[in-house]
Amino acid sequence: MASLPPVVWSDDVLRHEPRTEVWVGVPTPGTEVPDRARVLLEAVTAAGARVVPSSTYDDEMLRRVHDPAMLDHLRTVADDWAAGEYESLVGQDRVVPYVFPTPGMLDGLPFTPPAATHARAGVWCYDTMTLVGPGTWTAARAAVDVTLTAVDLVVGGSPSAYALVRPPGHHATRRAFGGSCYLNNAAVAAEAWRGHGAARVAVVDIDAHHGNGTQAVFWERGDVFYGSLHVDPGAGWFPHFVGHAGERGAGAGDGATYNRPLAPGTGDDGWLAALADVAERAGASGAEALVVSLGVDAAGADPESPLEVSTEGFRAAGEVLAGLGLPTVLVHEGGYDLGRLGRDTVAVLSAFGR
Ligand code: SP5
Ligand code: ZN
Repeated sequence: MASLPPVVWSDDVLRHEPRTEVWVGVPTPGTEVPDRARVLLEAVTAAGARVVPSSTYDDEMLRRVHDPAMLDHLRTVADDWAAGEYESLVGQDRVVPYVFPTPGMLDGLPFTPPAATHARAGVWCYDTMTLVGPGTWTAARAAVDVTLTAVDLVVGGSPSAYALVRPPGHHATRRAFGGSCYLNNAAVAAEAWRGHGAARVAVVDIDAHHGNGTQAVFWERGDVFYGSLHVDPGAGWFPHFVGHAGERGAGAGDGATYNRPLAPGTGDDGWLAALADVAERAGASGAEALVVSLGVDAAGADPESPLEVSTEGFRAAGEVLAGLGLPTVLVHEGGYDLGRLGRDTVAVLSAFGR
């Protein structure tokens, strides 16, 4: 049996329970459920991985990625919502925005912070699918600690490490969360690598969706390459507005972003060809360390994506990524088919354990 990289874990990642996501106005059952992490832990344990408990870290790296005011909001909003009696008034026990101060709404007028919690919710969250409950901050913050522990394991000499985290992070921008993501774990990992002296870092994002948050954080940075393959947002898929082929970064970051949008229905051949291209560019970027945004929602029957990747495809992806030969931290992102989540993730990881 192939060995796996060390797996970093915290029980606190289970404490985020979104229950529902409001999609086109309708509360539907949430797909980013605590059982995802349980399934992953069971799979990596069965495959013989060493499980390492997370250490705790201060907010220094987190504040390099996110606006401290967004962090304050996430830390406090569930309590404010509970005190606002929304549950007794309308039966909603989770924080859900209903109005958003978009550029079109403000139209150049000055922004004044709103008094109502239900208005503040729309300042920091850009969709209605990313609900905040009592355990959300604890879980999202634990995921950051798990991620930083994984970086430290690799800095300490392990060739690679896997941060088994939820909620995921790659849709979270500097000052807004969304897409089931709250804190951008992969971006924090890249910043931590920079802090440990890597002159350049590459983030390769194999989640089925474009990691708009990670791309935005590093858009004008030449020191962090961001490359992604994902279902084409132009074909009607989240995050809809960004993730297109022409996006290549700006300023000092010009050329350090690379996107390979894929047609719905793309299977192993097209997906692996795109990955080879993204990986080659990541290697050519001069990166001294690699962060993999490891989503497996490109799996055939995943409810959130129309890509058709097989378990063997994920195994081949692991070989391509490990073939870069860089110290690597793999950070979990999406993957919502509980029947394949563990198997596909182990398939990617198994290339890193040797
Ligand atoms: C990290 C990650 O994979 N985030 C995925 C966010 C995409 N969510 C889009 C949701 C579109 C509608 N989903 C309907 C499912 C019904 N519960
Ligand atoms: Zn995804």
